[in-house]
Amino acid sequence: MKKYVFGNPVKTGAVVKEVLESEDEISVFHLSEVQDGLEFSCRMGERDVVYGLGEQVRGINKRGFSYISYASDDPIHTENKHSLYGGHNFLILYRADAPDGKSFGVFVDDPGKVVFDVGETRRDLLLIRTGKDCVVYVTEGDSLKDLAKQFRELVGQSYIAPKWAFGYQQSRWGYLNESDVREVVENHRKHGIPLEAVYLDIDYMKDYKDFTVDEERFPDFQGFVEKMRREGVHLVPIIDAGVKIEKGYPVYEEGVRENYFCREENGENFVGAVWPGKVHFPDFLNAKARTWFGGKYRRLIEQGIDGFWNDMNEPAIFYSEKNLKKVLDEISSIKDDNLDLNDFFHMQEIVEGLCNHPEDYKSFYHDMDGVKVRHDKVHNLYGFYMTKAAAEAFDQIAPNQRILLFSRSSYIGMHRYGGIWTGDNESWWSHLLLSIQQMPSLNLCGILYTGSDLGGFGSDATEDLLLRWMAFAIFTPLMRNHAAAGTRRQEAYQFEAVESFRSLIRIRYALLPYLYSEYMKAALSDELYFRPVSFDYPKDRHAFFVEDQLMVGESIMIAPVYTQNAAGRYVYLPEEMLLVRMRSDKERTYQVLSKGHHYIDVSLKEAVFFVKKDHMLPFAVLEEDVRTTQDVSPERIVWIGFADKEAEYVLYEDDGVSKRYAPKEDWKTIRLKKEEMEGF
Ligand code: MIG
Repeated sequence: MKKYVFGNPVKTGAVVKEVLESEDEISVFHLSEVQDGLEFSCRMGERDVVYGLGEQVRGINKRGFSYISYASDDPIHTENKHSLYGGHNFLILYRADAPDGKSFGVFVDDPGKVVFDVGETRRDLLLIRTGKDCVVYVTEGDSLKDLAKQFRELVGQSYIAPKWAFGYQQSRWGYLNESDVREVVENHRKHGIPLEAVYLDIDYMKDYKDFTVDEERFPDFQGFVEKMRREGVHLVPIIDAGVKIEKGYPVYEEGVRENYFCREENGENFVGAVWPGKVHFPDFLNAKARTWFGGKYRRLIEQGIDGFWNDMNEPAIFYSEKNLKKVLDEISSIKDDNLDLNDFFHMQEIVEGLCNHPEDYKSFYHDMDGVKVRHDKVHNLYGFYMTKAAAEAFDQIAPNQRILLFSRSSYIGMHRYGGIWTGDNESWWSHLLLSIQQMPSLNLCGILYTGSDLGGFGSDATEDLLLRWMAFAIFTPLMRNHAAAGTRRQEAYQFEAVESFRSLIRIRYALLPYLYSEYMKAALSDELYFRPVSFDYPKDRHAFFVEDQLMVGESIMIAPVYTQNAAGRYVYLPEEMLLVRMRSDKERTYQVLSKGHHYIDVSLKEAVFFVKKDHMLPFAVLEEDVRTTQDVSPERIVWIGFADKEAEYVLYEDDGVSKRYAPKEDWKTIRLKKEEMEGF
């Protein structure tokens, strides 16, 4: 791993491993100075492939478009967008045409805006534009898995969620009170659908004030949390970044008194507006402010809460007080005019431009432990440090307990403190595919605990979309059905096919011993849980261009159906594999398929996966009344496998709640003969 330092970069906290600064010039790139920053460029061969960049639009191979790391609350994730919620500046350039040099991985540690032009301007050119101050890490090598692992060792071990957070979770913006939540739980139980958690969106708070609970909606919050826990259900409240400006509200008062909020040039607290109306933004980049804000989670933990999601932490700004005034003044000045086309569209533009306005991000500052830094230079750290604030507080409050934590905005480094969900997608088939493609890209950047809003957040979900999405989400660590207020209800029990939903969710629980074991091994060994197919079959030219199949853990490949009205799909098998077709957790059929292309029928009720040659996996035998992950017995396992003679599997197990992870010596290597496995 080579490290190159340019200018005078801030410490982002992304990297944990000490690397000495290289004395040589950076060799894989041509470096030039451009306006306000640096440009790194290199040639790409026609068949080279670029992997990584985390949470972004488009495919697994990132070539052919520009991606901009600049955390943005943009809920329309269409393929013309350049930025989503995170800044994940790691990519691997795989060299298919060797004369151009070795493959390499590059991490750009710059928390301001970074542009990755991956052959958009010129097909054969990779261009990376950074600010003047940054650190660049480069590692060369031939093996994709190895390049990925070297990077992960650089940035440190990924966050580990409690085991219950691998169960099925239900969320919706608009569960208003106790009875709404109770109804969700009862309906899942009534239909025998396992359920692990129900999310509390902003409605649980009093006037959207962080760390408050609306007492009319939840008159005995602690009692209710306990009652739900006895039902096996965890309640997971949301925490927003902005703190409501309101006299007498302690979080606001303390923050003002102690100077814990982001300030403008002149020293005044910056005023933005989000859900609570006008807010100040805690200065998470300041260690004291972080300790203070993190400490606020304690009150909820004491009431029995053991999971949180951090939202709006790009930070999203609906408008700033200053800019709103400017825009309103301008509009009132033209109030009586006869607006022509240009005037009218200008007005529309300035109103729409109020949200997340670039100038607003330049108008406030952080106190990075004594150093004043303008926000836009470190923009991508904000969500990371909000999440770090919470995680560090958890270490104090409950040092040996795993607490569920994930964030909307993130930067590499945050992967050590929490996971992410992929934000406000839509109930679109294209977003099911997008979610499939985001998973390996996120894993490459260290973010393992992740998933998308299952069924889609915006727009109305249809039954078939939800079924297909469910069949994919069986494999994502975060399996959470979430939707926006005002959209069609999309809990599994709202549909005719409730039995099919039940059986798909039960399949997730039957696969839990495998999925959890694979997650833990990946996290503890700095490896990938989701991989592009080429990572396992680097000698296969076809494998590099597979955009809709993923390797999941050691033993299996998945090929989700993601188009409407399909009876199945084409699948590319890079070697002979075993097709496992699950009609329920009890009914399975097996079929050996040769290397090559196959059309696989997959009905809406089924889930399928493929077992690699000489591999196997544990599959739990479920009781009829499984309600939570705790009801999945590690004793009652069958082994599904595909081998000539025998296969081996390394099984990871632990208590799932404490931080006493099993050391490698305790991982169990299980070797079975063909006859001892179920399969073919
Ligand atoms: O501006 O809290 O991405 O999951 O339901 C929208 C309400 C604010 C955005 C999150 C979404 C959440 C919603 N939030």
